[in-house]
Amino acid sequence: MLIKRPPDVLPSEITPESVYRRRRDFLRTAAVAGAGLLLPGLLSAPARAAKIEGVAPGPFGTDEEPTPYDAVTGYNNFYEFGTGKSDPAANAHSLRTRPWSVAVEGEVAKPGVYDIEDILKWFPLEERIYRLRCVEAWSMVIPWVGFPLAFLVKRVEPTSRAKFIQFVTLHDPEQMPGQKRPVLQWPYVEGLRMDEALHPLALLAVGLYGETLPNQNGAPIRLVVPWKYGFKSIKSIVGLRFVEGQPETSWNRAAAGEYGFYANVNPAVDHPRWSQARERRIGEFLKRDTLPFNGYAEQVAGLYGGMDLGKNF
Ligand SMILES: Nc1nc2c(c(=O)[nH]1)N[C@H]1C(S)=C(S)[C@@H](COP(=O)(O)O)O[C@H]1N2
Ligand SMILES: [Mo]
Repeated sequence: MLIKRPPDVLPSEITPESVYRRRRDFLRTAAVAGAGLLLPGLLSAPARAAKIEGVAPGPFGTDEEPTPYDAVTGYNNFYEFGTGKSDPAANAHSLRTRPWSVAVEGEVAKPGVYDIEDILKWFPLEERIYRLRCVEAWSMVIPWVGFPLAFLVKRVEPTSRAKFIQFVTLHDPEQMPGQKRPVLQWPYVEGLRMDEALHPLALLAVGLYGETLPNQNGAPIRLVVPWKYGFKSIKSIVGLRFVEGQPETSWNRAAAGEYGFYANVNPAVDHPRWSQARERRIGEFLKRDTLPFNGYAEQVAGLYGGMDLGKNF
């Protein structure tokens, strides 16, 4: 591992066995390719996650045990590739993550279509171990690699009229076969209020476990908002729209009574069809109590002072 990490953390603690195994497989494949034995068809096979170098440990990390790599990358929600938990890992190879650009539109001084390679050069990358809590009452602990969303927001200079940001996923049914079925209105969209977007916990992730994001986890760039239910953490982002009014979001559009705009993790507000009071950490047997704001209350509760979080769920 070439990424930097605190000296008291052993590589064996942060890199599960499976990553070492995959790396050995990679070396073997590379050796075969080098010997000219690789079939031409295999050259278009999906690129393996590449190691990201020069990553500094970021603030706000948890010291909880990270969820194993195979679970993080094998048990996913990404309806563009199917609605089953193993569908994204099976199907997301059809997503092409280069070239890739992100369109910044609306109330900003510097709108434009920015190439992902340029965006990656603008900001230093950090590793932050954040919890991700799905509305379906499971959770994971994931060592993300990324940069604060606020860095990008400030760089494009929002105007005083920009009160919210809407995020947009790629819309291309050829690459995202799940979009051929109307399970959601495509493309997937999400939104944050400007102060939420500027909060230093909100991350734009480009990797996990020290490597580039696997497609099923939202390559090449996705949002991670650790104090909100997982559906806010929109994947494979191609657009940021800076707007004055609260934007539409996919799950709110699909079932407004079940999924609100704010979607802050809140054990006191149940989903109409199930409790949100407890959660199963993937890989663990017993459920645990869900914490307000997914355990990040100290950092973010102040954003919602004076708001009725039962109404603004
Ligand atoms: N574009 C897009 N983004 C998405 C989703 C999706 O279906 N499409 N699913 C969301 C949901 S419900 C969750 S819980 C998280 C899951 O992230 P993970 O698969 O990396 O754990 O992604 C979110 N982002
Ligand atoms: Mo979710």
